[in-house]
Amino acid sequence: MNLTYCSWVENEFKTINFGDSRLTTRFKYIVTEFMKKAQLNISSIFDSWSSIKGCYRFFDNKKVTSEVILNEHINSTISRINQDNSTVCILHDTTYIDYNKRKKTENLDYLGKAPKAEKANRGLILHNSLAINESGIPIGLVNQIFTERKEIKPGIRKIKAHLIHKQSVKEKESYRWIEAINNFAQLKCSNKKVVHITDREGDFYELYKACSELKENFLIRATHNRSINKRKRRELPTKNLFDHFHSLIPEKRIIIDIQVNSETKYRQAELSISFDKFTLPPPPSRTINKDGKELYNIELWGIMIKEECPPTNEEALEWLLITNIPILNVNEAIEKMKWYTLRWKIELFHKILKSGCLVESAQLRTRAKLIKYITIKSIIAWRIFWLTINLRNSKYADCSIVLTEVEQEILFKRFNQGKKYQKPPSLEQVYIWIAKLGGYIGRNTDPPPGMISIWRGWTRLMNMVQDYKIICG
Ligand SMILES: [Mn+2]
Repeated sequence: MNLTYCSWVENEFKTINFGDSRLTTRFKYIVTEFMKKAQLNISSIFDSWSSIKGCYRFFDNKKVTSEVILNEHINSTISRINQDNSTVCILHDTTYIDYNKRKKTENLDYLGKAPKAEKANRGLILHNSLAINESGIPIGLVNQIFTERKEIKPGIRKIKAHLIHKQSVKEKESYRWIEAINNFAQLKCSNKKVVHITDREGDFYELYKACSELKENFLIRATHNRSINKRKRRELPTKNLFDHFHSLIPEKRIIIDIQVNSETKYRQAELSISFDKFTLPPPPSRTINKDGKELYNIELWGIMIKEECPPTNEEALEWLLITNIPILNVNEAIEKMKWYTLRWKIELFHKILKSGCLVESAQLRTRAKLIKYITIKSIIAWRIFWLTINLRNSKYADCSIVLTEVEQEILFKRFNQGKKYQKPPSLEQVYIWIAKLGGYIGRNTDPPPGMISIWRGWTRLMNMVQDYKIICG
């Protein structure tokens, strides 16, 4: 494994083509520099005015489109997915990128749902689909959608219920969930062990129906307590989803270490697990499709996971997961639960994109240019994520796979002033030093360093080495 950051750009964008070879060269140069200095803006990344101008001109060029850039990355991601022997989870989620200070940029979308348009912040709404394998290694993006929200609709309560239901799913903003999975289904992915994971926003009938028709596996956390197991359309509801799953007797109790979001540390949890098969009828008000075809009951499985005795001051974990993958025994249910614990990693990815790659402070002035910039930064954010995970996983390996001799020496001297550098430090020590360069304090009670501090420290070390080489030859 090579953790240095120049060679990957060639590999990742092997066949990229903007119809002009100079643009291709410029693109690779820009990506390499963006990666080295992820925390800086265009004007501080490049040393000379001519390279700054060159970079702005690149984003201005009509031949440069975010599709060309993203598709090349998606192709590389798909070949990595196909080579992966484990189950690959596709995590879908939306992030809101705030450009409210930029009053002159036109065509931005409303981010909030404030009652008055003047009060809502403006920016871009980005729906990402990130592939990650069972051991938590991010494989890359497989889709990206910029959702438009050009007007603020009145709050749900102000619209009459029957009008909402009359809207077809394609007209709703939530269509992005279906579109993302549909786009993925069109790719040449030969790995059959792929499963789509979303938070509770993905819990709606049309998404389940689309997945079943596309033969895509999904695992989604339920939020609506609707009626289930109806045999006939007009039958009065007898059972509701949550009530049914709460009434099941747990099959098994397990104790596992669990981390469910980027804020919480690992905690030990005692979980009870039950599962069952059920059928989901279409929402009552729309049993007839516009094309006249009747909507049908979908056969699904539910997994109920409850934390028995949560630590004081912590909310008990309670998940009802819905999947179209048959669950035959409790071990299969536990496997699905473990996949779902990976979901928060897309939130971590969005955090890297915003706090690590600072997309919100982009110095570009039009919607089109901002989109190209965010696309490149998203690929950088994935690569940072990938790099830091690998850096952390190789903690017990030989130190020299991460650092050259010069890098080791500079890092040693930085933390041992006045001492003579003798033998290579352990990789575990190196890992902490890198994190400290990135702002990690490292008191005895602190959790292990996070992604951002490792990345910041890594970038800083690389800059120190570069300066050292220039100054000392
Ligand atoms: Mn979400």
